[in-house]
Amino acid sequence: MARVIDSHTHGIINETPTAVRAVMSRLELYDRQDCPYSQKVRDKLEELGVDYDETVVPDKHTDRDEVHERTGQRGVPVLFDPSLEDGWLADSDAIVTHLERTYG
Ligand SMILES: N[C@@H](CCC(=O)N[C@@H](CS)C(=O)NCC(=O)O)C(=O)O
Repeated sequence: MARVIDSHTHGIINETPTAVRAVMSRLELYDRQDCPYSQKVRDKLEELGVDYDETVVPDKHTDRDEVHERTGQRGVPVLFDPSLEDGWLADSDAIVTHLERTYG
């Protein structure tokens, strides 16, 4: 089930200790259901049979604080994958290429 961020859930990520986050090594996708770039990434993850945790960001750009805190930008999709050098990628074409190379 996707985690949907609204005004009540802001800040939860900051309450998660670093050690706990390290154990939570599944792929994480920040996205929106109405975003075609996000859909492209979800389709590729499904095609490859890769499990992931989904976090749906708010529609309003300025409310996307959690993804901003983690990446310094507010666009989606963003994939977090421990196998990435920087730990995350923010462009759908780059994400699809990474997924095909890593899990294809
Ligand atoms: N080139 C990007 C475009 C992504 C994009 O435009 N995402 C929209 C939602 S569909 C968004 O979050 N825009 C706000 C922003 O980029 O800051 C990609 O392929 O991932």
